[in-house]
Amino acid sequence: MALQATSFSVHKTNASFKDSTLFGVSLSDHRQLSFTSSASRTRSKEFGRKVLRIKTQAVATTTQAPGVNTAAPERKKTLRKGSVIITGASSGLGLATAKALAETGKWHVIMACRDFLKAERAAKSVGMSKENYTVMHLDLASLDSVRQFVNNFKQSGRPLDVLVCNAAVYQPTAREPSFTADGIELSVGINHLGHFLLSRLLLDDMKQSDYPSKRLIIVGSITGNTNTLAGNVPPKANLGDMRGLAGGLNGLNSSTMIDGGDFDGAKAYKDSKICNMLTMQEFHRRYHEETGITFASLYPGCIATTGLFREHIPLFRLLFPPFQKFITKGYVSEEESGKRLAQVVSDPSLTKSGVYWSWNKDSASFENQLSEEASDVSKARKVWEISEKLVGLA
Ligand code: LMG
Ligand code: NDP
Ligand code: PMR
Repeated sequence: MALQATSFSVHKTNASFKDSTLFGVSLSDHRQLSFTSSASRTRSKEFGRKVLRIKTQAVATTTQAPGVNTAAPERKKTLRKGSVIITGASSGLGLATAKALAETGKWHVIMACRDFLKAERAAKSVGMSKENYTVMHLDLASLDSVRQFVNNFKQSGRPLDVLVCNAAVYQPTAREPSFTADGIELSVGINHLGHFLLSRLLLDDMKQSDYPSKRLIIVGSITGNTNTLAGNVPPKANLGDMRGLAGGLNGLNSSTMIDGGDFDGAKAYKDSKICNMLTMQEFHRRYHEETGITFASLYPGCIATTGLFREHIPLFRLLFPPFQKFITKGYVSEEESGKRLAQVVSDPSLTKSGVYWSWNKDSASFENQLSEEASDVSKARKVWEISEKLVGLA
């Protein structure tokens, strides 16, 4: 049986494993899920098209949004290009998503990257054409840089329809912590706090967008979810009481780990992914009803060949892809993962908010279950409140 998809139930009391839910959904549930998701997809595609038509007409009769093509023959209105920011679009999943969206011709991708030249080269290397993307500098390891990026973006006058928080670092072999410009442990600083500030500062721009479906997507992962086999490979994610986070993760008067423990780079990454998934849900609870924005997270599959593993030992980088391909069957190519994330950005059927998307082996999307910790409402609120203080919003 493939260890591919996603979760098994770990019973806290007797540590027994439920066969029928080895992959997070029972076989019968799974069939039902695929069925309902494809049926509802057809329905909501039609619905989506209707909404698009109504919306574009409304736009055309009131104020004329930039990019709405009114000059077309038979007065046919076409929707303006969507405008999407993707952080870390210079490699891996972010680049593959940028490519997938750019080549539809329906999206302008703002590639928010720390290395301008690398991003330009990456865009060229995958054949993205100039009118479909803009590279803008963003270093998530500096809160000043995040603020600067937001100012630059606002000055560009572009609308913001979708924001994808994708960039991340993983330091599995680091013995000592490293720090952001603000003195925060690097993995949580970049993966969670930089993105937290970025999305808070850009929320208003998304609110103001007239695009039919506005979305904030924060990339999560299976390895932060301890209801899965992958999430049980040591070291396991655990935020504890968040005493380290509350202390600023600075290694001076606080631990560099969220739970207050000794530094462990692999755990710091997995903890940061829990923060990503909790943040998405807290956004949903605070803002979905008021703004209509869709908040979503996802596990795109195991993209075993990306730059994420650049700091791992060479033997790991050699064996990890075949291990995922042939043993766990969780492997997914960069191209396929890009199509999955592009779906979460633009598919009219994926508008449900507060959802953590995953895919089965036929690449059909389904709503996945998060672990107990990654769906803990009070932890989500606590992460939010502490993070606000750390990034200077409260
Ligand atoms: C840590 O080690 C490092 O310490 C840390 O620094 C960091 O790098 C971190 O995640 C990154 O990794 C992880 C290490 C320890 O796991 C390994 O990689 C060891 C590999 C051991 C090889 C096992 C044989 C597998 C056969 C594959 C052959 C192909 C080779 C490919 C290998 C490449 C890479 C992966 O892990 C351990 O401590 C031991 C391993 C524990 C397995 C975890 C499973 C735990 C699940 C708990 C529930 C078990 C339930 C059973 C399921 C029942 C189902 C019916
Ligand atoms: P990559 O390393 O290929 O991509 C990460 C991107 O983040 C790179 O473009 C990198 O820039 C960028 N980045 C890193 N630090 C910063 C920073 N300080 N400021 C701005 N950008 C930065 O990894 P993946 O594509 O694999 O990872 C993308 C996302 O997918 C991550 O959120 C990861 O957690 C998630 N994910 C990955 C899985 C996998 O199996 N690979 C599985 C599940 C989730 P640069 O190019 O300059 O290094
Ligand atoms: Mg994991 C059940 C299947 C499965 C899946 C889908 C993944 C995904 N992994 C699985 C199983 C296992 N892994 C098993 C049984 C082992 C022990 C041999 C194992 C080991 C392992 C290591 C050492 N796996 C890893 C590592 C990493 O360093 C990666 C990591 O944890 O990064 C934080 C990793 C991953 N495994 C995955 C995925 C998606 C990763 C990349 C992590 C991520 O981006 O979140």
